[in-house]
Amino acid sequence: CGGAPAPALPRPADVQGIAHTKIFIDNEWRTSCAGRTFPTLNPATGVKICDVQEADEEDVDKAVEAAKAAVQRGSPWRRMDASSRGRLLHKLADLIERDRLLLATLETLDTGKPFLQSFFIDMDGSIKTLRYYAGWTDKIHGKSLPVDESFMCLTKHEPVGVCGAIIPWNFPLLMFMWKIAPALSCGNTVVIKPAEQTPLTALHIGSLIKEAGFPPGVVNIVPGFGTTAGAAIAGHMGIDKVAFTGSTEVGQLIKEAAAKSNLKRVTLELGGKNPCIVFADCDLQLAVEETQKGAFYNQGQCCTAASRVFVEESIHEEFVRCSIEKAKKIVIGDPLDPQTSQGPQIDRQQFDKIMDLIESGKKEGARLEYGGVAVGEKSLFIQPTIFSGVKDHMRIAKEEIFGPVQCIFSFKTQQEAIERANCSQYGLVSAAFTTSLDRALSVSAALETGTVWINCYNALHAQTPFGGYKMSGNGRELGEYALAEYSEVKTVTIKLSETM
Ligand code: TXE
Repeated sequence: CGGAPAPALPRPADVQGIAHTKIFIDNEWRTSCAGRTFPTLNPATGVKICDVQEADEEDVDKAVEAAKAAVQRGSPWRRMDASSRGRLLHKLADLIERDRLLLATLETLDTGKPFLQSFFIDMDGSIKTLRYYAGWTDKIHGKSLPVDESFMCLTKHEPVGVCGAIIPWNFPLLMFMWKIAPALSCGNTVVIKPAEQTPLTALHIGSLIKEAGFPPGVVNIVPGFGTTAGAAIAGHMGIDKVAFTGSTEVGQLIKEAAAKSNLKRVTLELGGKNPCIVFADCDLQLAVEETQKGAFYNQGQCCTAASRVFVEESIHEEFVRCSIEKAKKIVIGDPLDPQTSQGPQIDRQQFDKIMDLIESGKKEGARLEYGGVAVGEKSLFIQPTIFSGVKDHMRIAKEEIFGPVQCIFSFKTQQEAIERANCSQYGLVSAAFTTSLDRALSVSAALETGTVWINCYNALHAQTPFGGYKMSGNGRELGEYALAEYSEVKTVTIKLSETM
């Protein structure tokens, strides 16, 4: 009784036809050189949304030409004041805020992720990333260095040049911003390939880049497939750096192609098999909630998915029981419906991979506590699935599942939990749940991952670096650290005629 009424939740936009389906080069919309298109499907229904122009090697060449011209010395982009670059990034963020409903709806249609998650999480993260890097543009600077003898020595940070980017389908708009925002902040130009499953929000952003007033060629968008357009970016002689998010296998191909072409700089954000350690002294409800959010968020299609949950023996039974109760509350359904908390997997290939891993878990002797089946026939929906009694040698304990599957293990000692958590080719993120500060600090020091979350999960911020140890990748995205990945450092040494 009393109190202000809750604000009305946003509703999806009424999308009648898709406005932008072509290749975006030099601030213009182009058809594919080979005259090919490919369909993009709605994973919730299997129905085609539209056909998109398919970029191939020749289109990538044209995009690189435009990006190269735009970053030449003397070009409008190169001559632009750093503060004006920042204003353009802010303008792009303003336009995304204006078109937020449409963009969130397109994202949901193309990926199947629940609309409210697209609206609040993907859009918010995209806008914040742009604004964070907008603030950096006129704060990127070198140092003056106290060298021996009579020299004046300083460093300058310059753009790398043309930056290629290849991104996946799980967070299409957010990954687009993670790539272009630091690249543009440092004064580079970009050729970016969205995933073939999800090109629509990227192409809408093309129209906003033009409207914001970025000079032609600064951002070029080449929708297409990995083995054609993606490979053309990785091996291109005119691209100076490539940033990739996707599978570890393709990450290895990208690095190889970079090495064999022009040794372009490479940053990779790859898979994970992320451990959570739940100690008996934790806040149990919090641990259940956060680890489950970590396992099931975005249908489990996250490189950060909490896919190995180690629970101390004395609370293991209760943890499993509470996790099952919580999973029962997940609402699977039409991702445009605001009640829905879980949508479909992205495509048949991913669906089959997940179902195969679930079967392997059953066969290898893990205890299926909940779910483990598809929802409906021929659809791409999978029930949230919980296994307990998982052993380290099982496939579900070692392979990235990339689906809504939570694997629960039991442990006896802290030392044992840390060793098992670190026993993986991956090292992206990890988490620990404990009320002991001392334990939190020693465990976070021992875990071999790029990020450690204590009493939280998926707590990602534009200000903090993100990236992996081991085969989870190279380099860091976000935060000040990402600027180094998009800058060349030049040392200027001046001989002085007299010592001051
Ligand atoms: O990834 P790919 P897929 C993991 C996850 C998933 C598995 C396969 O385990 O089940 O990878 O997914 C482009 N040269 N992740 O097949 O193929 C491709 O067009 C250049 C983790 O979708 O790596 C797309 O744009 N590019 C991940 C991008 O790479 C190539 C997110 C990612 O696709 C290429 C997605 C090639 N030879 C999947 N082949 C994360 N880290 O978040 C493909 N691509």
